[in-house]
Amino acid sequence: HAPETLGVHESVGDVFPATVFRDSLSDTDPTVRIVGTDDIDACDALVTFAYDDRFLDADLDWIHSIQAGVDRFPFDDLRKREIALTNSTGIHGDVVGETTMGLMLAFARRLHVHRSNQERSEWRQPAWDDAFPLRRASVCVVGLGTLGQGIATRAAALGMDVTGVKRTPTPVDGVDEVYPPERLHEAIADARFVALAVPLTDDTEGMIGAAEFDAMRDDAYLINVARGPVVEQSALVDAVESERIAGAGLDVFETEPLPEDSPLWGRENVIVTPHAAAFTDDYYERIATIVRENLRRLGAGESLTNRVV
Ligand code: NDP
Ligand code: 7N6
Repeated sequence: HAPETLGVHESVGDVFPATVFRDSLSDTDPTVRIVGTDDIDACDALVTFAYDDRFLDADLDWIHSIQAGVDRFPFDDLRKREIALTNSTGIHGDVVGETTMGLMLAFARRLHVHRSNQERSEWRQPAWDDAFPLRRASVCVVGLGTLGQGIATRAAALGMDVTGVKRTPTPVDGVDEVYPPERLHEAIADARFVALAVPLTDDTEGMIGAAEFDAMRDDAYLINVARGPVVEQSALVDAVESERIAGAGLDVFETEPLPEDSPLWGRENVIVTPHAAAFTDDYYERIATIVRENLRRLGAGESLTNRVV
């Protein structure tokens, strides 16, 4: 049934102002209130960024995560308590696609090096063979859902050769060849860029480790906009320190924020972004659109969209 009171957990403030989001839902039926974890008892539904075990003991029927990746939520416990969980997949294809293109363009056109040199007022042209065009460079996109397709279509538009990986290897627009995960090594072996866009699951945790870095070209770049633990971070550090691969563009990490003493911070061949690939000024509206649709569905007795549990 449709909620009477919809809580907006204060943790959404990490991504957009809770007040702006609350006001954007003023056209909906429930009372919309900004709440901390201590006040959620008054709500029957909750929109949140963070997860807290106390959500399980409140009187919630429905939790909406403002992230696509809901790996931090305990699916079995939610199921036991009959709390529905919905996620925010479907809205990040353009922004994460653009961020990924930005990382690939930076490496290909050496923009990150020029920016670092600028900080020291240094005029330094690249070696003749440092820069290359993305046109005709290849990218293997691992995971071909919203993010993966957002990356693949933009890469194809710049003239890149695009391949990809997913469990159901059906054709995808803009992707020349789709491989199943069992053929991951073959899929990544020829790619100048390997871009990760899979959810974090038991199957994808540690999917890229030493063996995969060995399978990659030595001039390849890894782009991770998925989740940190999809990559074995110690193997990644070894690969970029030994220049076993050419470099990495990383938005997500095993531990976030990335600890100050991480060797990844100081390396010229690594670009670190602070889990910011999806940040955009209209993020709150994109989330409000999903929440508004699900409020309509609950009112009409229909099943929820983006339902995970
Ligand atoms: P989708 O569900 O739309 O896509 C997931 C894709 O991964 C599907 O193509 C799926 O295909 C594939 N996949 C799932 N399991 C495997 C596997 N074991 N091996 C290979 N492919 C697999 O999700 P989104 O694209 O919306 O988001 C993906 C993830 O990216 C999120 O879960 C989140 O963790 C992360 N993310 C990060 C953001 C950031 O800010 N950096 C922003 C948004 C998302 P199939 O089922 O056929 O295998
Ligand atoms: C907030 C991060 C997701 O899974 O982590 C991302 O959707 C989004 C902008």
